Amino acid sequence: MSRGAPEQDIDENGLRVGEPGHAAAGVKGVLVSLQRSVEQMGVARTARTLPLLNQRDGFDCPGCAWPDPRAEEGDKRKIAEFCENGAKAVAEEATTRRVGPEFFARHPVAELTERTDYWLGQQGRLTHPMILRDGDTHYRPIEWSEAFRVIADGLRELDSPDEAAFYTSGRTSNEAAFLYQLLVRSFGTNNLPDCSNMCHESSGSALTETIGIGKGSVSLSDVEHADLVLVVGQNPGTNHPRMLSSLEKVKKRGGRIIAVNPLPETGLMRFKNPQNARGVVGDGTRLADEFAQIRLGGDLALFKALNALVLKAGAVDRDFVDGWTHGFDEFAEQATEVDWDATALATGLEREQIERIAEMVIRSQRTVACWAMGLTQHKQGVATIREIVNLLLLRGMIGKPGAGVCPVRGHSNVQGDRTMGIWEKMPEKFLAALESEFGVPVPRQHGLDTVDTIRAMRSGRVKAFIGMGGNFVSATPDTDATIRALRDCDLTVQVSTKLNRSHVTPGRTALILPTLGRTERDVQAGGEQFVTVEDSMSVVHRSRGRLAPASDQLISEVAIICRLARELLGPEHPVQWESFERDYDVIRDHIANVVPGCTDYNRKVREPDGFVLPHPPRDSRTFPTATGKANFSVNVPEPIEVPPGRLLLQTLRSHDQYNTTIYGLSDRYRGVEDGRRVVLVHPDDIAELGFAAGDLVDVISEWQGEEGLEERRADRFRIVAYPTARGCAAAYYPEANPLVPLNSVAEKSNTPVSKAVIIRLERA
Ligand SMILES: Nc1nc2c(c(=O)[nH]1)N[C@H]1C(S)=C(S)[C@@H](COP(=O)(O)OP(=O)(O)OC[C@H]3O[C@@H](n4cnc5c(=O)[nH]c(N)nc54)[C@H](O)[C@@H]3O)O[C@H]1N2
Ligand SMILES: Nc1nc2c(c(=O)[nH]1)N[C@H]1C(S)=C(S)[C@@H](COP(=O)(O)OP(=O)(O)OC[C@H]3O[C@@H](n4cnc5c(=O)[nH]c(N)nc54)[C@H](O)[C@@H]3O)O[C@H]1N2
Ligand code: SF4
Ligand SMILES: [Mo]
Repeated sequence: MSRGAPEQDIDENGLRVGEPGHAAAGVKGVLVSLQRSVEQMGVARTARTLPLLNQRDGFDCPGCAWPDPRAEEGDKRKIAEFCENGAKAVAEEATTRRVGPEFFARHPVAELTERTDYWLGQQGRLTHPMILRDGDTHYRPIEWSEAFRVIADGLRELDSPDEAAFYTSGRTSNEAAFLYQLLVRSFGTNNLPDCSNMCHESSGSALTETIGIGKGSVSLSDVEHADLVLVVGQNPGTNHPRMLSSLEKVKKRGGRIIAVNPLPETGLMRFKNPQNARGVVGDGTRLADEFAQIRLGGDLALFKALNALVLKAGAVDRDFVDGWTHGFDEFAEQATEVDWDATALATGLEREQIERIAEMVIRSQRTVACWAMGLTQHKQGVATIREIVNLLLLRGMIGKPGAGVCPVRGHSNVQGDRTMGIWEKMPEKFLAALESEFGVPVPRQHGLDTVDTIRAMRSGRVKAFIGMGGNFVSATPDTDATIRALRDCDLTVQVSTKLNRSHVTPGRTALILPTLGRTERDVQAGGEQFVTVEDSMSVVHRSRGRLAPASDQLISEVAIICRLARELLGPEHPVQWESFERDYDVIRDHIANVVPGCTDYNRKVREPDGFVLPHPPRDSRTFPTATGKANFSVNVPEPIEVPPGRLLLQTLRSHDQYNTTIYGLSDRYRGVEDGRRVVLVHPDDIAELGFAAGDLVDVISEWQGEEGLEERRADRFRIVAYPTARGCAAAYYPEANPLVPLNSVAEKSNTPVSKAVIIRLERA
């Protein structure tokens, strides 16, 4: 039997702090994943479910977007092709706990609002469509057909389709994503904000500009055959655990790893592979050869210095630069001298270390650069990634085996959703293809992204919100402002698997539409269906759930979209919506005609390992940029001014959460147990600020807005002494989101700056 959901809320006084972990994974990781699985779904269901995870005829892990081994690359899948956190993600979805009509009858919305994200998520799977009508205190069950009528009426009442915003989180399958954007564009708007706006948008912007395509250029085999891997602004031990197996292979082949991070993340330092004897009993593999403990936001200065050193050493790959790039002279002109004082200030690193790293870069014949949120969620995130591209271009590291760019994606299908058209500014070519395939007019005016959607809600320009998965309120910045914005909407609709804060932040009329998850069987009139997804390395493959659905009321995301479309667009609409729901092959035939690189989609996704989407720079050193070449760029670091007595805060993930879904209250690798309202600060900073470890403080962020200094608060955090870079602090997302100002965004990508918030601490 599974254990019940916690009745009590979190007791912050239960916080315990120990030594940060020594090595990632190992047997402890295996035990934790089994324990969680059994707690949530019982022994029998665990035994049925986990063996199907990431297998060819099973389902794609709903955890991160790290790829699976492929036979084509000479790799065999193991029996347990998953990690501790993948197993936890499955347990969360396959849980036997249920949130049905009785739950909502028992708990008024006003009470649920007071609960933590952890408590809400732990209550279980949503089982019935529910509605909260204007003036009601409780959600009540509603029939599906009536739900679609209410939503369609609400949308039709708007003065313009642009008054609605249609959000997507990155778990939505390719089939559902393709139909969703078709529905939204048929309705008449490009307002398709998504989680990617808060995630790898900076990578997309920087890569499109420099190499012509916003995706990574490496395969799993490239990473594993590199002789140098840079892991910058990323915590793979927690967020992409199976990446550690690949890094271990790099080490075994004699390659080197450089970790650039303000925190000595356990997984980057050492890894115990539970799948071999050394990982089970020994000390594990040491991963990072060089750990550059950088200050938050210092990466642009670091990479500028590295590039100057590469130029100075004459280590430029002239053939590559002459043959395939544009803008080298202008770049080289400004990249000659390193301003060591400015670099030290921005990075906090010693000159000797930067020179050592430059040496490693210069000696490397096959370099891969990996990064994640530590780079993208900064004001100069786009510029920083462009500067990393400069480094790879100088060394000719794009479009050859064992080398390239590797933005490591978050959600399991966030990359696929973009490929399928979930973007507020899809290129004209895609829109034109969509229009001609379906014979419906498609709007061309760019839509709103996530931050602009919140702004538009605040000024009354957006009045209806539909979320295809995700947890908009807890994931976005400036929580208090976002809550008000959402509450001001006339209509809010959340298509979800589990209860979350967005459900208890209703607009005037609010609906919860429960849906099938990845692990569940999807049976339609045309038989049992599978869906397709794309991983971080552009591999598209099938995913098929096997468990019985959490309730007989659940319908798939595809079915929800098709039924809403029929209600909203009417029976005369030229798109044959009913044909899609019966048989997903029909959707895939349209995908093949519209989405670049997807010809013959139905056949190719049925290959055992799926297929790899084209990537011109990787495949043939073709760069589809404006200049037709890979572009060098000139990037100028702007120092982040932190006033005296203040710290620079990053908001990050613990080892026991999936974004806004909290699995548990501990962060094992960082030695934090049973408490999430903590702020990690360097011991010397704690002393200098006049506090002691364990003190209870309110955290206040300071932001220079257009109308002067703005302050935002998050109360009652415990100070934890932690070996982070000096002057820097860390707190968990989403608890710290009220501190992130809505207007603090990355240049070009409009991504919230979640990794550099100026804060002060006050005794609580
Ligand atoms: N188990 C689990 N897996 C996940 C997720 C999850 O929540 N749980 N989330 C998924 C999603 S959507 C995403 S996007 C990814 C996120 O994966 P990550 O990007 O690894 O996630 P974060 O916890 O935000 O960690 C950011 C890392 O960057 C470092 N960092 C912060 N600022 C800087 C900086 O200025 N410079 C440098 N060099 N480093 C910096 C932090 O110390 C931290 O190690 O993980 C995905 N996988
Ligand atoms: N301060 C701060 N804020 C951040 C970040 C940060 O590092 N710091 N990271 C940002 C990043 S990288 C991201 S990606 C966003 C994440 O933002 P979101 O994607 O919006 O958030 P999640 O927590 O992943 O969404 C969880 C919810 O998705 C629903 N769900 C799960 N599986 C399915 C499914 O199969 N179908 C459907 N329909 N629903 C499902 C469940 O109901 C669950 O409650 O947050 C961003 N916000
Ligand atoms: S590395 Fe990511 S995709 Fe792979 S099993 Fe772990 S969570 Fe799932
Ligand atoms: Mo993400």
